[in-house]
Amino acid sequence: MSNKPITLYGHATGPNPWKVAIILEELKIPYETKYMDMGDLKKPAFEKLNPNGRVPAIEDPNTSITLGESGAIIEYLVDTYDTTHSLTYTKSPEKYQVKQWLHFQMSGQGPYFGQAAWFEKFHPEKIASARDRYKDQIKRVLQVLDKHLSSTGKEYLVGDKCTYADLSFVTWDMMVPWIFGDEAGSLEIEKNYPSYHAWNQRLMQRPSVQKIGQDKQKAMSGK
Ligand SMILES: N[C@@H](CCC(=O)N[C@@H](CS)C(=O)NCC(=O)O)C(=O)O
Repeated sequence: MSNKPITLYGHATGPNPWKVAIILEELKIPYETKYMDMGDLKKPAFEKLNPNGRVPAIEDPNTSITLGESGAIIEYLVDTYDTTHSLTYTKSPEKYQVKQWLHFQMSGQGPYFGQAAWFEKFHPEKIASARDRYKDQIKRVLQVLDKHLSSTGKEYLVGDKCTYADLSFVTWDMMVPWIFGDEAGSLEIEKNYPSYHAWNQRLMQRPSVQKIGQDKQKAMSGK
């Protein structure tokens, strides 16, 4: 297989494309990011790449695949490029437990954190019941992760190593201070979810996560 760069269609601020970038960095896969204007995502040219008209999407010239949905892209990247299984397991039950956590991230973390962001930042009216609902859901997700990590006593979600499932949570977690602004401190994450907090800090120190943090800053400042 050739080693031409993958095109990642992304956006400076949105967390989902950066989630894919972390995996590209981890696996040292050559890639280039095309930053899209939100206004172009629902146009036919982009909908050909992702029928849902959202980023991320990728085009891989090495295999000719075009793919949307961050979870599916991550599974494709590890299946195709993680030949040493550095971020995966090959056998049951771990292989499927990693998928369990990725699905939880895609269905439980991403959408609820996204709705919290919407009702805190963008909805034209301030609706207390909606804001409370999604803040409570964020607390619930943090609690699920914290309880799992504390009950297993492990450093990562599955087995003894960091997998793509752990990494898939990072970019939405990074958004929490922005979502709640001055009120973010009321979550008291370190005190209320200590195992989650330690896990998150561990992930934040990985070179791949540091790198995309810097790339995101650059993209946001237009450099
Ligand atoms: N389930 C999708 C969600 C993608 C998503 O919501 N992307 C945001 C940016 S982070 C987006 O494209 N928003 C534009 C829009 O809603 O029109 C995934 O995980 O890839």
